[in-house]
Amino acid sequence: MAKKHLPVSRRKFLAGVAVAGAATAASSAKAATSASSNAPVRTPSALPPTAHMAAAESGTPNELSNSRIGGVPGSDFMVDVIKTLDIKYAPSNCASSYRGIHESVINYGGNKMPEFLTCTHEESGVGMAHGYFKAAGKPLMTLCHGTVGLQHATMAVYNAWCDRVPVIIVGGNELDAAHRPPGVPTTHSAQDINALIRDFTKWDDTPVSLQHFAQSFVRAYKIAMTPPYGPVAISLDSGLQQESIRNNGEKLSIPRYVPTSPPQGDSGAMKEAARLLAQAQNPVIVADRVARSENGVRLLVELAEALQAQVIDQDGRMNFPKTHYLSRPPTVVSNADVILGLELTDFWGTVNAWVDNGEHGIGVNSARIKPETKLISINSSELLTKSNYQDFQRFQPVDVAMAADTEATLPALIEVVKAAIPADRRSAIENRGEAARKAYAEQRERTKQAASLGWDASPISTARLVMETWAQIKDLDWSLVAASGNVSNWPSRLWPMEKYYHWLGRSGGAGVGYGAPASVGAALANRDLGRFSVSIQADGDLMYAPGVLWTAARHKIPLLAVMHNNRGYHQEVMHVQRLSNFRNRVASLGNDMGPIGTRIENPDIEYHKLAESMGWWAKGPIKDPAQLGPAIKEAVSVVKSGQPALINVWTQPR
Ligand SMILES: Cc1ncc(C[n+]2csc(CCOP(=O)(O)OP(=O)(O)O)c2C)c(N)n1
Ligand SMILES: [Mg+2]
Repeated sequence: MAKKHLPVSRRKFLAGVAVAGAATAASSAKAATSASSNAPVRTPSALPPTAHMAAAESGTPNELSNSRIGGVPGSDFMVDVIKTLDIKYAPSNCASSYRGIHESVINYGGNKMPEFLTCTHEESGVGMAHGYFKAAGKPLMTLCHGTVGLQHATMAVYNAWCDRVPVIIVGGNELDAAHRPPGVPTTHSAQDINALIRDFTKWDDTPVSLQHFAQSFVRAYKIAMTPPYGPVAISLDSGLQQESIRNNGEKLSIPRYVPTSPPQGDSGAMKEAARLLAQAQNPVIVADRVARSENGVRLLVELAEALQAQVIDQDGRMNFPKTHYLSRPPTVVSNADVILGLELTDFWGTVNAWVDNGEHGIGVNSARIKPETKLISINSSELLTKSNYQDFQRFQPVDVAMAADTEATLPALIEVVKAAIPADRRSAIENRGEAARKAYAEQRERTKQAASLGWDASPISTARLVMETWAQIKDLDWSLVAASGNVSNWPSRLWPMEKYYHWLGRSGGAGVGYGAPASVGAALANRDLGRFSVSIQADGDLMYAPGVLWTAARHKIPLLAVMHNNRGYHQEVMHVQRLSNFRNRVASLGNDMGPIGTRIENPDIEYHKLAESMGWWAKGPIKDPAQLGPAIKEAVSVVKSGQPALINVWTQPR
């Protein structure tokens, strides 16, 4: 199978070497002229070596006339396998432990499906894949050095795990202790590289044969893509990549990928849930990671309207239109008699409050709901059981629990709910809708008023930052790909988000450093889909791995990044300040505007210059609110032309 795709025969390759050799012999003046006038495409920096060059560099020119592999490399077959799954990109940082497959992806695979995208940090590769999936609905793979590379990647893998997003991580490893190169490659080898991320991946494997690889790669893809989604890892032995195919007469085959349908709620549990919802005086729906497509949004609207139930969107995804009159803030749980929680990260935190620094310096708990309130849960995360990391949050007893995927369960649930509503409840339900319309309009008014506070302040208020951005993108097919830091949730409070890609959700694990790479990855997906990408980019978030800016410019990924540059890790400013207050001490400032260790000022980082140095169009620092709109307008036109653009804006802390 692999053989049939081998693009260049050994003989043709050698002929190519001869031509290249002849070209080198041409006079340098002539070469210079033709390079400047006749050659629109830049010459690749790594041409195949001429015999002459090889002789000069290695002293063993004879090798060029001998076959050095004596067959088809194993990694070519691996590329054949990968190509059956339509994985469009592999954002990766290069490393010798996966050079076999790297070379096959670009030379044998033609650098398409997947296309190798150059990343400057492994965390950026995983973060890009994370953001890409939420915009495109398709997973990417990332290649990384099995030990040190994977060590860099881990936090991003954890974010993807907590956010229930599939990413296929392929780590190179030199397994054979007797044959691997001594020195650094040995230091960079491990018995089991996947152990680094096993606690927060859905599945991993270390194939020991090519047929094993084919099975495992398709299996990994299938597991990652079955809700609840999650990252998976494959460790690739470098020997398996580099050695030629030795299948002992056995024919290599590639298993067909057939998607697994997502788990649907049990019919008995659904009936009980429908009975409770239909009888409720004041049912409330809370959604966290429900919609993965337009269909998810549509289904949630249908359920909410059937019940005239208020909906709290916790913004793990864009689940429910913000323009809908049933869209309500988190506080409405307190009046509910039945709460339907859909794919909640934290059901306990939804129905309880926790206040930091109580009397004894530990948090104080209090219920936010009435004791008799019935709780129903549909959550596919119940099917992910790992013990070490605590992303499952506090234990919350519920009355009806379904270990099921919500988007897949909603069609049947809507049917049973409609059937369960008795005729004599219909008018009461309609009245509920009327009350909700009124409450929605009042809430909108209050939010607008709150946003106008400090409108002309300098540094710029977060509400103004968000609304000046909105004014420039509102007529485009926009997608808010990430909002790092904290801008007091103004986008979801004020932008008329309606489509599932109007907001892609947060990091999942709150590992800071997600915003920059995820927004570049999502912008890549949106570029291919013809959507305009905008991100709110926090300063702290950008400084973990800013090299992803270069990747965006290098691969022509249009993205408007409007910075929420509050010159600090403001979340932590507040933590240290709060604890100092609790201990009756004055926070030690060290000539900064916040407690020592929490500010990013003195010197102030010139993010516009940072971005510019990596190929972005950039402007800043903008401190005067009157200058913000025109600057964003200019940036929008740059982004529309296909380039990334950044506006460095000095903002209020929150
Ligand atoms: C990898 C990582 N390191 C540290 C933290 C702790 N932390 C939580 S919020 C925060 C500040 C982030 O700063 P920025 O992105 O600028 O957002 P801001 O709070 O200033 O709006 C930090 C350091 C974390 N969550 N993740
Ligand atoms: Mg900040």
